[in-house]
Amino acid sequence: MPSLLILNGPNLNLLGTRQPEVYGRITLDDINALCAAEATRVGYTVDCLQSNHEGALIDAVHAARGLHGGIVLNAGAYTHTSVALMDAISSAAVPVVEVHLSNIHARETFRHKSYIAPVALGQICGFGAQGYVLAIQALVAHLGSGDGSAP
Ligand code: CA2
Repeated sequence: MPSLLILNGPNLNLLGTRQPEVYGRITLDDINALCAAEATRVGYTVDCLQSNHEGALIDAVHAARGLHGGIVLNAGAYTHTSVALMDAISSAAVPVVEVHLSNIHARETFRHKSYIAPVALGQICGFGAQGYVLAIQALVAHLGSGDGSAP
């Protein structure tokens, strides 16, 4: 069965423990379970990875090539700073859908800039955990359903 990588960046391991007024009460484990259920529904499997380290996220993007059909990426605060992650995505040639729980465009100005957006298929933000499900649907619409035609 083809697979997708669900990749989460810094501090997202803290979901459900702090700042519920911004990020809700859902945990990262809950989000990963939602993603696994949606992927199964559309004929894919998922691998889920979270790291607080920029280099580990870059390594994961490199490793995804040939292993995963696409990546759902919430790069957390690295979204707004990481040229290195942007370069990794453009060189890996694996389709990425950028996701944010919050509406980054309705928050502080420094969050409006995304280095991921120009190299992503698209960006989904402001829909909480449902954004990950929408991102899987967008990737599958791009890749084709899990019928053996995608890695
Ligand atoms: O809205 C999103 O998903 C963000 O990617 C979350 C990042 C933030 O820096 C981006 O601008 C938008 C922050 C993730 C931190 O998550 C926490 C969760 C609970 C408690 C503390 C931090």
